[in-house]
This record gives sequence, structure tokens and C-alpha cells, in this order.
Amino acid sequence: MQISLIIPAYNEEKRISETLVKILEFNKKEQIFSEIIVVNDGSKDATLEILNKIPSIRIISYLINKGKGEALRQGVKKAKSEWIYICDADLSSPIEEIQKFLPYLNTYDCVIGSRGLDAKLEKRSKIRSLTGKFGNFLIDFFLDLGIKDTQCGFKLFNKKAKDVFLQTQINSWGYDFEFLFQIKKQGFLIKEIPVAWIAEDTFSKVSWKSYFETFWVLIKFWRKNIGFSKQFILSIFSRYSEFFRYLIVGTLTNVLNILVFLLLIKVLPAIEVNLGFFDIKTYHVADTVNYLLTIVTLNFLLHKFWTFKSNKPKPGEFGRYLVLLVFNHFTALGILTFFVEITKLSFIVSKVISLLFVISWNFFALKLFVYRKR
Ligand SMILES: Nc1nc2c(ncn2[C@@H]2O[C@H](COP(=O)(O)OP(=O)(O)O)[C@@H](O)[C@H]2O)c(=O)[nH]1
Ligand SMILES: [Mg+2]
Repeated sequence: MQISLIIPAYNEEKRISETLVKILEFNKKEQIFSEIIVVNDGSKDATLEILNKIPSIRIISYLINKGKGEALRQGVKKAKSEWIYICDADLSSPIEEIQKFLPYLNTYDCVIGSRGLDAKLEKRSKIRSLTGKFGNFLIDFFLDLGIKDTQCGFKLFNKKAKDVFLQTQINSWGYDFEFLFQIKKQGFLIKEIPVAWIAEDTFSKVSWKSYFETFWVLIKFWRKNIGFSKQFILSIFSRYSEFFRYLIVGTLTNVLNILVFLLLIKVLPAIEVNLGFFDIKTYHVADTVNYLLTIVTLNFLLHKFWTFKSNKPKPGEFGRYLVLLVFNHFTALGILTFFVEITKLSFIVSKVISLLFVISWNFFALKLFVYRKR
């Protein structure tokens, strides 16, 4: 087997020797890697001293920290094998996972580890996992790669893809999506496979600041390579069509809500029922009937058959929808009360804020709770 293993290392004195012991032991048995290259990217701790004591690895080292992307390019440039496997210094995906990549060697140019395909394999904090997913959502939104997890540090690729890797320019974390974008554009075959992921956040080099920096790198890359082209806009509509249908149905039923209300006040006979403590008048009846028609019935049906295409009869769907309506109503009421009473905002501003809150989760609540596939 001809695979060069490349590990970028920046201030890894705590993790690198354990990692290399594991890798060397594994490789002694399996003979998968023809060389192990560690790139010491200007570490300020004892990383280099530790590396120097480990036999049978190749070390590339320089004094100034340049970023993971540049470090990997330095390693890839020196690699001699047909295939390259890049691997994080913390082995958050255990080295044995390489076995899952190998069957795809002959059919694909690039096989990438993914934390987006099988949640059961992922052991890291919820907050990291969610930020990661959100980051990947943004990357997919802008670059349309169709890849669930572009940022996983474990990737295997061939010589052809290696040449593209060497042409990437982003020095920091964005090199992954730059590389995948370029090879996809050139028609290379990419396979994403689920890998185990065990990570302790306390050691992570990825600070919150790096998330914002990477986002900025993404925006610059998008502007340079895609931008607001007609094709980009069209792809947004087709990729997020469900969400746009949700917006259309929501707007339509709420406009109807007002119109039907006005119509009913006109056509209903005058009503006045005295309950002792409360008078029920025409507009109360009008608004209740209107709500039952537009929001409870029409909105439910349009979302079911058009927005979410849940065409078969599904018991429980309507019940869940009603639960959500009640939930949304009371939370909106709570939020409204909060802004009116505590922050003393005007009614209209408070109403708009409470609406925005509800709209922001309602799409996901409908998709994942009401009209869920399974
Ligand atoms: N070359 C280089 N590698 C880095 C830098 N920062 C982090 N890394 C390496 O990138 C890999 C992943 O880092 P890690 O802290 O585990 O990130 P996380 O798994 O995303 O939390 C490790 O191999 C680090 O040594 C850097 O500035 N330069
Ligand atoms: Mg890590």
C-alpha cells in the first residue's frame, strides 16, 4: 500500500507522542502507511523536541506559525506516495478508521471522513457539534458542495487531487472547503464516509475567534469564485425550496387571516351574548371562525401537501400541529408580555419581535416535529 500519512502539529506537546505511539503500533501490524510526516508549524512549546525523539517519522519544521492549511501543503509537497491521508494530531478519529476509507481507493479520487452522516459515532460536546453543523450549513449555503462535513481533519486523496491540494491558497482553516470546491469543479469523485469522532474540547486549537475568521475567509472565497451570479440565486431557490414554500404559505395564510376576518365581520349577523363577566360580540366569533379556517385548517393542509409534501395520511400529524399551535401561541404571548412589561417597548415593536421569534423556529418545528418523515 502506498499512503503517506500527514499530521499538522501546532503546540501539540500534550497530545502528539501518544498519537504517534498509537499510529506506529498500528502501522507495524497493518503496514498501511509508507511514511509518516509530521509538520511542526512554528510550535512555541516542546512539540519539536518530542518529535525529534521519535524514530521512523519524517519531520518538517519551521519557526513561524502559518496555519493548518499551509502546514498541510508543506507536508503534501514532500509526500512520496500515490495516496495521501491527512490526520489531526489528536486522533479524534482513531487511526483504525483508515480501514473504512480503503475500500473506496479505486473508485474515488478523494474520500473524506464525516461527522454529519452518523450522529451515533460522534462523541463531542453538543455545543461544538451544533456550531460545527451550523458552520457546515453556511459552507454548503455559499459553495453548494453537497457535502455534510467539509471540515473534518481526516481525508484520503490520490495524486491527481494532490496537485489541486498544492494549488490551494488559504492558509488557515478554510483550506478544506477551498480544496473540495476545486476538485469538485474539476469533476473529481468525492466520497464522504461516516467516521468515529471522540474529541475533548478543552484541548481544541479552534477558538471562537477562528470561527469568525473562517466565516470571513468563506465570504471572500465565495465572492471571488461565485458571488451573486444568476446561477447562485437560482440554486438557492432550488436547494431551499421547502423553506421558500414555507414562507409563501405562511404569508398567504396570514394575509387571508386578515381578509377573512374583515369579510366575516361584514356578513355575520350582529351577535351579542352576555356571559355575565364577558360579552361575546360579532368580531369574537368572526375571529374564531377565521382562525379555525385559515390557520388551523388551511395552513395545516397547505404545509402538509405542498410545503412538506407529506402526502400520505399520517395519524398524529394534525394532533402534533395543534400542540405546536398552542405552544407557539403561548410562547408568543409570553415574549410579547416580556417586551411590553419589562423592556417597555411599544406594542407594535413587541408584536413584531414575538412574531420573529416564533417564525424562526416554526419551520424546524413543522419539519422535524409535525410533518417528520418517520
Ligand atoms: N499547522 C497548524 N496546525 C494547526 C494549527 N492549529 C491547529 N492545528 C492542527 O490542526 C489539527 C486539529 O486541531 P484541533 O485543535 O484538534 O481542532 P479541532 O479538532 O477542530 O478542535 C491538529 O492537528 C492541530 O495541531 C495551526 O495554527 N497550524
Ligand atoms: Mg481535534
